[in-house]
Amino acid sequence: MAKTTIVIVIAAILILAGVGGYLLFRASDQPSASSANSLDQESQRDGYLASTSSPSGIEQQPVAQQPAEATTHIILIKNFTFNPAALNIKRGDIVKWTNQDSMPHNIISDILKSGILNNGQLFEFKFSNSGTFDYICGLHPSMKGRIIVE
Ligand SMILES: [Cu+2]
Repeated sequence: MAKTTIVIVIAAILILAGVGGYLLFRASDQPSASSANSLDQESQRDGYLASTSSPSGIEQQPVAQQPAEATTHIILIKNFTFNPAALNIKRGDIVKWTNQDSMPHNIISDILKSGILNNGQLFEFKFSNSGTFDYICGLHPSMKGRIIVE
C-alpha cells in the first residue's frame, strides 16, 4: 500500500518534471533550467529509493592499506646463460631461477646453493639483506650472474 503510493508520487514527479522541462525548453528558456530541473528530480528519486531499500543497504568497505608486497623476479637459464645476468631488486624480494636448457645447472654463491636443476625445474631464494651477490653455475663456472639488492 505504502509502496504503491510512493510509486504514484514518483510517477507524478517524473511526469510533472518532464512536462515542466519540456515547456521550459519549448519556451526557449535557458537550457540550464531544464538540466537543473532533472538534477532535482534525480536527487528526489534517490531519496525515495533510499527510504524503500533495506536499512543495511550496500556499504563501501574501506580498503585496508596493504604493506608493500615482495616482488618475485624470474631469471631464465637458457643457452648456458643467466637472463638477465644482472638483476636489481629490493630487500625482501624473491628471485626464481628456472632452467630452460636440456642440460642441468645449479646456482651457487656465498649465501645460497641450489640443488641440481634439470630442465623445467626452478629454484627460488628470498634476498633479505642488501648487497651485491655474485653467483655462478657450479657445473659450468663460466656461467655468471649478479643480484644487486637495494
Ligand atoms: Cu650450468
